[in-house]
Amino acid sequence: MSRLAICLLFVVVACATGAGTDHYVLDEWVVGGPERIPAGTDSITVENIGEWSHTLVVTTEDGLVVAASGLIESSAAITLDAPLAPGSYVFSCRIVAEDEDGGLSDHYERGMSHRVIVEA
Ligand SMILES: [Cu+2]
Repeated sequence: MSRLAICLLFVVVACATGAGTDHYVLDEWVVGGPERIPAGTDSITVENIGEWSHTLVVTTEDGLVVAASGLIESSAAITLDAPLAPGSYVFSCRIVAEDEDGGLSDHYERGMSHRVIVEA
């Protein structure tokens, strides 16, 4: 069985201050982790506990990409630079992969989206 993963990767490099780190997990079909994190967070750890590869893309509520990982393989963990100003963000996986039946499996549509508030 083959699966074609089509992944849009966005990398935003920005100056970072502060030293906060928070932990998020990716699994089929969920993004798990804190719903509120303090301002000053400049990086997050992301662990893929699922069987499929995933990504983590951080966007504003308006859809502006703030940070994005590359492909995170099953059982892998990364640290993602994500200097987040106070506000509301969406942490999501944006992989669209071909499924066993030749259809498309959109991870975001399947539920891999998580709203995170960065508190002032
Ligand atoms: Cu995914």
